[in-house]
Amino acid sequence: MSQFTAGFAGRRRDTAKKLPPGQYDTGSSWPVLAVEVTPAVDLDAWSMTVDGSVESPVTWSWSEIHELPGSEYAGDIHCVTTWSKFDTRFAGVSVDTLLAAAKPTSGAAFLLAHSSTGYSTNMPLADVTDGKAWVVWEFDGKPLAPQHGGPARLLVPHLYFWKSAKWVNRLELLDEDKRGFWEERGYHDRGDPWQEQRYHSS
Ligand SMILES: Nc1nc2c(c(=O)[nH]1)N[C@H]1C(S)=C(S)[C@@H](COP(=O)(O)O)O[C@H]1N2
Ligand SMILES: [Mo]
Repeated sequence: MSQFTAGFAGRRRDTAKKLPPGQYDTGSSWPVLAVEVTPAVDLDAWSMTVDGSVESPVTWSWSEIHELPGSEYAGDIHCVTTWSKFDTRFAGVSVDTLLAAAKPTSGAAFLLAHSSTGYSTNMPLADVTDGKAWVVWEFDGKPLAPQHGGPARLLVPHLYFWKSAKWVNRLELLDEDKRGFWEERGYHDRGDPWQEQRYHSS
């Protein structure tokens, strides 16, 4: 009996929840935040493009992107409005896979992600490489709901969630940083929740 108690305590320690500074746990709810009306996206017309500072711009259709090797994220997400959600599960494709096809040039250092609606958000390219970012179309094993960015959204879970552009359709690589929708309105160019990078000062 005592060995099971010890094992249970050990497991609890391993999975102890950690909140970035200034955040609260939203529990099982998942707030919807968007500046746009949820668009109706036709899967036959859906496409995903990687262009800008790349050797070969690439566009995938809905069926083509599903032929790429799949990749999943299991972990937490953090919104700048102070909610965090633990233990989310998303599936789609790694941004690494998309970038490998388009071959970033040596000067590429930033990403401006675009949504079909006109929303955009910028981040350093290093924040979407080496297994840190995905284009996802599944949440908890089901198709991603339209209000959460379905058919597909960007997922950059180690940065504040405004970087995770819903209804994403283009990843533009840039040599120089260029601000997106919220960054133009004062939100941080990087947005690391652990460093509380909510707003920029210039
Ligand atoms: N296209 C688009 N993507 C967006 C936003 C938006 O307004 N438009 N809001 C961002 C913000 S501020 C957050 S917190 C998350 C919200 O995602 P959710 O509605 O799935 O929780 O989406 C991000 N991506
Ligand atoms: Mo947000």
